[in-house]
Amino acid sequence: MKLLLLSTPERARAWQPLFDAAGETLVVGEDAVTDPAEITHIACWMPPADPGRYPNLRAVISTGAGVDQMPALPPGVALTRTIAPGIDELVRDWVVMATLMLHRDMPRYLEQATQGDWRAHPIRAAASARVGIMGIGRIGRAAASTLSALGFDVAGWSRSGEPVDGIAIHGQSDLPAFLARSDLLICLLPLTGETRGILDDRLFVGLPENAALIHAGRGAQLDMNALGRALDSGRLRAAMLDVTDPEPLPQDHWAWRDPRVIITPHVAAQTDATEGARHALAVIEASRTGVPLPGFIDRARGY
Ligand code: NDP
Ligand code: OXD
Repeated sequence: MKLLLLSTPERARAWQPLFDAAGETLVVGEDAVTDPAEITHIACWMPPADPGRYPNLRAVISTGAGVDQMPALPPGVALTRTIAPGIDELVRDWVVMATLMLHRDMPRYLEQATQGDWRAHPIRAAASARVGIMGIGRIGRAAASTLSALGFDVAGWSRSGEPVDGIAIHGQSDLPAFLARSDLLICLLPLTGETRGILDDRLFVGLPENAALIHAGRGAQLDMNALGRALDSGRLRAAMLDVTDPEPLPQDHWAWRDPRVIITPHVAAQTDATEGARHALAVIEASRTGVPLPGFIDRARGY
């Protein structure tokens, strides 16, 4: 088996010793491929323009947690996403930070600070705030567990409605009830045909007055104009976004200058190189032994 890595030189330098230690072959960059028929795996954010050039390709490994950026692959080539505890922990931390910032009125205090305005507003305990997490998978569960430990009243929404210990779960058809109890709405959904544009006018209307949005899923899930309308109508009081539509958000976009919106440039997580290499090695090992590939993407579901 040979893995072709399409990534930065820094990532390649971190992967090489781990592949050497595992006795696996790493090929860095398409220019280094001598015989395309030897390549069995490709690890990349975006695959090469012509994956069909590799007749024995078994799997493409997304170096991130998401796969929505991947074009269609040739039939018979599996798609996997990187499973790494570090990704879950980093996004959890960003989500917890954003939740606390919005719960404790930071957008308002940051704006007051620009005017030297020393004014206090009422403080509410975490237990009085209802958090709703859309997408209660690996990352959503990690966030739910920490936010619950901080005292927030946490519920989750998922496609299957599968139970999660200690968290009230709403299934897909139960979205209205879930939204109606979400003072702080967190989006951690994968981008699929079903979730594209899900954060729209209709959804925001279902939230309690003065709710807040925390978005770390994918930019294309959020209608930015609907966000503006929800802020202006008072349905939302604030939002914290790690992902936007488009990315990068143009310099002259209204959201950069709106004090109710805090934006970070898609930095909730970056895949740790060592964890990425370990995941790729686990995929190769699974291919060799014929067990299910870690992070395998069900194409019909899209995640
Ligand atoms: P998982 O696959 O573990 O979890 C996905 C969750 O979303 C599951 O609960 C799933 O429900 C639910 N879901 C999927 N589709 C729907 C739908 N149509 N309706 C309702 N629920 C749905 O993913 P992760 O937690 O690992 O990651 C989630 C996303 O976070 C990634 O896809 C990526 O977009 C984003 N991300 C963002 C990062 C950043 O830096 N901002 C970094 C890493 C990830 P069920 O379990 O029932 O199938
Ligand atoms: C990812 C991301 O998918 O960084 O890993 O968004």
